[in-house]
Amino acid sequence: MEQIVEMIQARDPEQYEFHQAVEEVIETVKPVLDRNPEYRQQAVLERITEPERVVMFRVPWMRDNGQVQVNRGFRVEMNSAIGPYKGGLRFHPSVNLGIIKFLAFEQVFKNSLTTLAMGGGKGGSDFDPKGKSDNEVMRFCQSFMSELYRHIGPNTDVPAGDIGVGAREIGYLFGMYKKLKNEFTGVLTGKSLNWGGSLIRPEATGYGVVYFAAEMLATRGETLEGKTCLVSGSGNVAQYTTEKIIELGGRVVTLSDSSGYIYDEQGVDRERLEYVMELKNIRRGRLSDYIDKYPQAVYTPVDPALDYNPLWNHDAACAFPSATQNEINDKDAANMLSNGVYLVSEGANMPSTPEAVDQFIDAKILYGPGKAANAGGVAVSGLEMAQNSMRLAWPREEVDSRLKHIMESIHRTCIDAAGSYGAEGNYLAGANIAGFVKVVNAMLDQGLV
Ligand code: NDP
Ligand code: 2IT
Repeated sequence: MEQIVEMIQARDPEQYEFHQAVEEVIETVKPVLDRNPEYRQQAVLERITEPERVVMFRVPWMRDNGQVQVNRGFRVEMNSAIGPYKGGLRFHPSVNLGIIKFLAFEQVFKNSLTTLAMGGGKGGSDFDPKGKSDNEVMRFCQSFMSELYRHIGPNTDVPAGDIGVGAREIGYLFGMYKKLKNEFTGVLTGKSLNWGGSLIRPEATGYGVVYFAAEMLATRGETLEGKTCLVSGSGNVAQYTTEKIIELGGRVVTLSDSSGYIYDEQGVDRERLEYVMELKNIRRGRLSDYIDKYPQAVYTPVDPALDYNPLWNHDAACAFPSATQNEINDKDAANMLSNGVYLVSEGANMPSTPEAVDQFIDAKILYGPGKAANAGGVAVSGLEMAQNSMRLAWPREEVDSRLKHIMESIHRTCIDAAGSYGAEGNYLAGANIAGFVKVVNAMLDQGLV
């Protein structure tokens, strides 16, 4: 197994995030391979770590001032053993093939855990939506889709949102797809409500992360009531995580963006959250504005000289990282543990470095890894696909109740899978093992393809 990791590193030496995601899975599924010798003979690890298809393309578009700009587009179709490729699109300047491959790889296991029939994929671009006009974003999305449309379809590959891709971008992407194919289908999820979107999809990732946290707490006979919570990010996932924590009686004291974070001792209540939503989603502003409206809060800008993030260095019981990968390092994890954090439910994908994860596992805290805890988003995307196929729309309560059941089921699956391999209470091992076994068995059923 070490050889496989070395081979993957040698083949694509610059894809660090992908190596990290693969190494974590391989370490935890070792006992499964030991118990099933045919998996080695069938080279399941070599197969599952190699994308079925990678598409990279040029995205030329025009700035408002007439200047032409060129970005790079990606779609990694990782695995279709249990359903059409499914996963979001990320628009962020840091995007490269290694990041999209790590996200697509994680998505395979996450989608497998949802109980729905979805394979794994991910895509995106190094396009930076910050500071761009709506028209610029529209022209970029149209150019991006004018290539991507050849590779996707409602039964082939169904993209959605991720960092930098929300309802606005999905709208522009959908419009171009529909024009090119002359077809109105559920080819994207996260659509707006009046043209095929599902109720609860915007809320789903954040709500799901908190439902998963509530399930973990229930194993210790506890609830979120009265608990202080650290949340990072202030985008889609952070906002609805905060909303659900407030609803369940918890107190959110932090939020962040890539420029800095706010600490609000009084807690981000409904009114303050509404202000953040308006600030981030409509004005597309910076979180630093929060203290203009709520001067009792403290804003701390990012200090590049620090080797830890002070957001994670406050007294709290629960932490909900909801910004980006590797946002919790070794030092942050140590700070969290010494400040009383004993629950981490990951809204972001791979927000904790391997060293941080090791500390959480060693300390035996309630650690819900992203591929389990944040699976509610893609799960409701799966429900959006189901509604689109039926040409029906379920009411809010129905979608929310299905989401809740799915999160409970994922939680139970993680516990059971971990338990059957002697890793009681280890949600990371449970998520990786359960996700892996289902996909690998489907691959073997379908022969060497
Ligand atoms: P958004 O674009 O809505 O928000 C992202 C937030 O994270 C923003 O506050 C952003 O700050 C901050 N952020 C992004 N990149 C960085 C960075 N490199 N350093 C510091 N802060 C950063 O994205 P989402 O809320 O949708 O996604 C957040 C995380 O959740 C991602 O890891 C994503 O993969 C994961 N996720 C999302 C799902 C979804 O359904 N949307 C589903 C499952 C997981 P700024 O405004 O300054 O850029
Ligand atoms: O990481 C993720 O699961 C997402 N960004 C959501 C994917 C989806 O297809 O809804």
